[in-house]
Amino acid sequence: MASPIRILTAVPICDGHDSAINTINLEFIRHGIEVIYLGYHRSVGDIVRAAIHEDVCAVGISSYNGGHVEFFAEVVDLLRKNGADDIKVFGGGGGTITHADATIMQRRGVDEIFFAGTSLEDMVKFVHQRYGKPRASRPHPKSADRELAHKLTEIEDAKAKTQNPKTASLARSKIQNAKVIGFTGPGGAGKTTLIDELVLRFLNKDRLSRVAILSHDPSVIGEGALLGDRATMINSQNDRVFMRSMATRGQAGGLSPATHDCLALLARSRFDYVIIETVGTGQEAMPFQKNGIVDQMVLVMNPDYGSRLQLQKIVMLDLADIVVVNKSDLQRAKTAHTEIEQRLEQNRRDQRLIDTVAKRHRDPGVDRLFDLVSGKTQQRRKR
Ligand code: B12
Ligand SMILES: Nc1nc2c(ncn2[C@@H]2O[C@H](COP(=O)(O)OP(=O)(O)OP(=O)(O)O)[C@@H](O)[C@H]2O)c(=O)[nH]1
Ligand SMILES: [Mg+2]
Repeated sequence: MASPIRILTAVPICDGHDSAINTINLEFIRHGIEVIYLGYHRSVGDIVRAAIHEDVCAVGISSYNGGHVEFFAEVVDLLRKNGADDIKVFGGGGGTITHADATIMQRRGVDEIFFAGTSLEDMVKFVHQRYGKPRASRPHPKSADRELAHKLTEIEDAKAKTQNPKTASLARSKIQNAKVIGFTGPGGAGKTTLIDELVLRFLNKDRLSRVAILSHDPSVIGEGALLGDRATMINSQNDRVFMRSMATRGQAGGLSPATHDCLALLARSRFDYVIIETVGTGQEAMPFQKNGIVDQMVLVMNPDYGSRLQLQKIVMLDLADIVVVNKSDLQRAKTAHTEIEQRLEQNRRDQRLIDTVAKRHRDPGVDRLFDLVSGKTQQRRKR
């Protein structure tokens, strides 16, 4: 089976009109397209960096607050400058983009502008027809990030072509350079917010360090997906951070059939830390193996998990090296801490329990977590 079409969508800087793009994203997803959504108020640089890392076919921009002629053209130009002119640009902005503007924009390299009154069906048809063909072989990439992005696409495409792709276990490679930290936990517990805060600390700690993030969201085989973790990221929109979003493409358990190979490639590339985020998981999930490619496993919990009985059922509580009670600003957090502490005592292992408020900047709990995950050698699991 061919890989789904991947596109990136975003709303320009100083523009908060995201309702149109949210509707359009959903329609694309319903029609088999994988949409990486970057969110609103995004700069040209952030959009182009994300498009290159995600190796998308095209970027869809929704613009309402003016400046669209320049903004779209700058995206096209920066893609070209980065040798990424195979990534096309299209978009819309209702009545704020006139036909005359659209003519100028197309002259400056924009593929298509959609006006008020266009049906969602027509936009879906456009994307399938224009971006659905397999990509021709591409010239050798100009930058290391782009080369890495191409290789990740090749891995994903190869897995998609294999009929029941066997998932390799996350075994550690002999030539792994980076420390790999795995984050898992229920949907909405704050994994991405927490990772973004940790990335800020990684970047500040060592001015030369580079971080990679491999982030997963769920999808059914052969269908579309909303890959939305990027929209939550603020600090990770940085040239020292390489981020790739992956759909699980039908695989249960929180990861994708291509995860192992992609993660192994990232771990032996030039990063100091590789962070992997699973999809929001359930009680049975064990996305990372003991003594595998992941050096440290972090389970991020929401204080609102139910009762002690539910805690007994969460398998990752036995496996995690660090358990985080995020959202400790919420009322139930103290009780959650006590209950989880008692649950971890039964394991008689050296597991750490940390309370965080990831959505608060300079949170001391996140600082403590950073100290635990940033230790390069001493924290690495004994194998
Ligand atoms: C809804 C809306 C809001 C909502 C936004 C909610 C949200 N979260 O998005 C609220 C009330 C918050 C809002 C606020 C503001 N708004 Co307003 N808003 C609108 C409104 C009424 C509709 C826009 C919309 O979502 N349309 C629905 C989409 C689906 O349809 P469409 O626009 O026709 O788009 C079609 C195609 O272009 C295509 N398309 C659109 N984007 C994309 C992207 C891709 C990839 C593709 C393929 C296709 C595509 O899809 C549609 C298909 O039919 C417009 C007026 C209007 N009627 O257009 C004003 C409008 C855009 N807003 C305007 C303004 C000025 C503002 C404010 C600055 C007001 C203020 N003074 O506070 C703020 C700014 C907010 C911000 N942070 O940026 C102006 C912009 C003027 C300009 N650029 O010259 C407009 C035009 C109103 C006006 N006539 O003055 N706004
Ligand atoms: N109250 C509170 N909300 C938080 C905190 N951290 C994150 N959130 C909010 O929780 C919501 C989900 O956060 P994400 O970081 O997207 O959660 P996630 O675990 O990555 O979600 P999935 O990837 O969908 O599983 C967002 O609205 C965050 O702003 C926190 O410490 N306290
Ligand atoms: Mg997330």
